Amino acid sequence: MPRHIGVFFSGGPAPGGHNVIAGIFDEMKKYNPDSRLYGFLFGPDGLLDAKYVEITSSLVDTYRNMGGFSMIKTGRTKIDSKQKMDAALKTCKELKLDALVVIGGDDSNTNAAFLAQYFKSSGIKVIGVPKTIDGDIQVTTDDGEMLCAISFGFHTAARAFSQNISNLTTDADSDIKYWHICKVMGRVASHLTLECAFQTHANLSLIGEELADYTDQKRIDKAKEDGKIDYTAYGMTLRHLSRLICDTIVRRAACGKNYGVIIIPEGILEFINEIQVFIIKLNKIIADYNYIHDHHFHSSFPALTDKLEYLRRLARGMADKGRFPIWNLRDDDLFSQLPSFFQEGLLVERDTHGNFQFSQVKTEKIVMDMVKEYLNTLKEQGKYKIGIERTYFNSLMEKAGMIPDQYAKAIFKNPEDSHLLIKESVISLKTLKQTLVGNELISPEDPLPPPVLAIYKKSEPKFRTQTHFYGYDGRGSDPTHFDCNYSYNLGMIAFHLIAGGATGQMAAVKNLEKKFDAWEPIGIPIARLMHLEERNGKMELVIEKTLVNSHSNAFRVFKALREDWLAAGSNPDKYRRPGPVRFTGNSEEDRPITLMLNSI
Ligand code: FBP
Repeated sequence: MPRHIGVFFSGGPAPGGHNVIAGIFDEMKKYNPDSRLYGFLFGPDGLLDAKYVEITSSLVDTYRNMGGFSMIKTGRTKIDSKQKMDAALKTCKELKLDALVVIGGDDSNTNAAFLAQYFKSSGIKVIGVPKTIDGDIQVTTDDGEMLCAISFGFHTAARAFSQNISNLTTDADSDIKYWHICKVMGRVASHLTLECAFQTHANLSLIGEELADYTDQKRIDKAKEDGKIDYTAYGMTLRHLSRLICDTIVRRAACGKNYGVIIIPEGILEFINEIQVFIIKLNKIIADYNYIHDHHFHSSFPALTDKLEYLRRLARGMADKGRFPIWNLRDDDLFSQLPSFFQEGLLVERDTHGNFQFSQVKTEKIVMDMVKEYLNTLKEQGKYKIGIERTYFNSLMEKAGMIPDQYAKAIFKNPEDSHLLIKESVISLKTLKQTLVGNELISPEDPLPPPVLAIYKKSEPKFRTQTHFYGYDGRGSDPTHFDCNYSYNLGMIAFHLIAGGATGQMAAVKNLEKKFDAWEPIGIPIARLMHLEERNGKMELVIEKTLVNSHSNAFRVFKALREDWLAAGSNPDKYRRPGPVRFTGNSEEDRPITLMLNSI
C-alpha cells in the first residue's frame, strides 16, 4: 500500500540527519514506489505553515552521507498550543499523510509524543528519531537493559571536536607556552566532554555532573568541630572551580610544564551552585514577567541596564509588588558583582522550550578570569613557580664554576628532586639576594650571580591562554561511518514502525556497540521517558535528559586515568591523536569510546 509520510528536523543540526531521510525514503520506495515523502521546511514551522518539498530520489542522493540539515533546514519552534496542533493537523490532512517523523532532541521527541496523542483520532502516526550531538537521550530499562545508548550525531561531533583539541595538544607541547582552554558544546550534560577526554587525553577535562557532587571536606570537618553544619561546603562554587583549575596549572608548572589543554563543558554552569540558583531564579522571573504583562521581558527591557534596573526594583519591592519574593537584595547584590558580559549571558533570552541557552554565555571567560586572579595570588605567595630541571641547573652552575649543591640547598625547597622548585619565601630579586646572603653564598655587596639570576627568571611563571569554542563546527561536520549507518538505520526503523501501526514511539537501535549484524531495531514508547520539569516557570512533562553517571564504566575509567593524563610529574604527556575520520578499516574510531566502555 502506498504511504504518505512527512518529516522535519527540529533543534540544532546533528551529523547524519540526511541519512535518516534517506533511510525512510529508500525503505518506503522499496516497499511501494508510489509512496511519497514530504520534507517540511525550516523545522516545525514548515508543518505549521504548510511549507514543504516533495523529497525525490535526486534530492536524497544530493545529500546522502552529508552533514548538516541543509536539505530542508531546521528550526526550534515548539508546537505547544491547540492552535498550533490544529495547524499541524490541517497540513497533515491536506497532504493525506499517514505519518509524521520528527527528527529531534529530547524536547522535540516530547513534542512528537504530544502530537501523537493529538493526532490519534485522525489515524496519523507520529514517530520520533533521537537526534542530538549532546548525547543526552539515552534509554535504559528499569532492570538495566540499554535500549538507546546514544543519539545520532554525538560520535561525529565528538570526533570533530577531538581532532581540533588534539591539534591543540600538539601545539601546546611544541610551543610550550600556552594553556589552551576548550569549551565544548553540550547544553547541560557533559557527555561530549567525557568522550573528547578519552579521544584526546587532554590534561584536565571537567565533568559538570561530578562537580555537582563536590564536597569540601575541610570545611565540613571544621564546622563539625564547632558543632555546626556548613552548607556552603556542599556543591561547587565558581571560586572552588577556579581553585581546582589552578591546582592543575600549578602542579604541572612545578614539573616544568607551563602549558596544557583543558576541556570545559558548555553546560558546566548548570552544576555550579550560585550560578544554578541565578539561572533558576531568572528563568522564573522572566517567565512570570511574560505571563503577567503579556509582553516579552526582552522586548520590554532590551538593554542590560534596563534589565538590571528592573531586577533592582524587584529586590526593593518597587516593581510587580509582591509577585517575586525570590529576588531579594542579597541576590541583587551578588548579581551586581558579576562582570557585565556575564550578567548579560545569564539574562540571555530562553529558547522556545524554556531552556537556558548555555552556548550564548562566555563561561570559559568568567572561569578563566577567576583562575588568572587566583594564580596571581599564588604567585605572590610564592606557590606558583616553574620547576627547573635538575640537569639544566647543574650544567649552568658548573659552566660558571659554581657548586650546584651548595646553591640548590639554599634556593630550592626540594633540592633532591628532578624538578627544582624555588622556595616559597623567594618571591623577588630582593628576597633571592637575602637568601644567598643568609646562606653565606654571597656578601651583601655582591651582585646576584648570573646563573642564579637566570634560574630565577626561568622559574617565574607567565600564564598565557588561548580560548576556543567547539560546537557549531562539529555539529556541521559530515557524519562518521558509525553515524552514517546508525542514522540511515534509524530512518528505516521509523518507516517500519509506521508500517507496523506504531505511534508515539521513538526509533532506536539496540546493541550499537556490537557488530552491525547484531544491531536490533526497536521502537520505544516516548511517554514512558517523561518526567516533570520546570519550563518557562511551569511544571511540564518532558523527556528526562540523561546526564553523565558517576557510576558508569566510562566515568570510572576516566577517573582512574585522569591523573596519568594530567601528567604533573616526570611522566611524559599522554596526549592521544584520534586522527581524521575514516570510512574504511576496522579502526578504534568506529564507535564512541564512552559507548564501548559503558557496554562492558
Ligand atoms: P539540540 O538539543 O537541539 O540537538 O541542540 C544541541 C545544541 O547543539 C547544544 O549543544 C547547544 O547548547 C545548542 O544546541 C545551541 O543552540 P543554538 O543552535 O540555538 O545556538
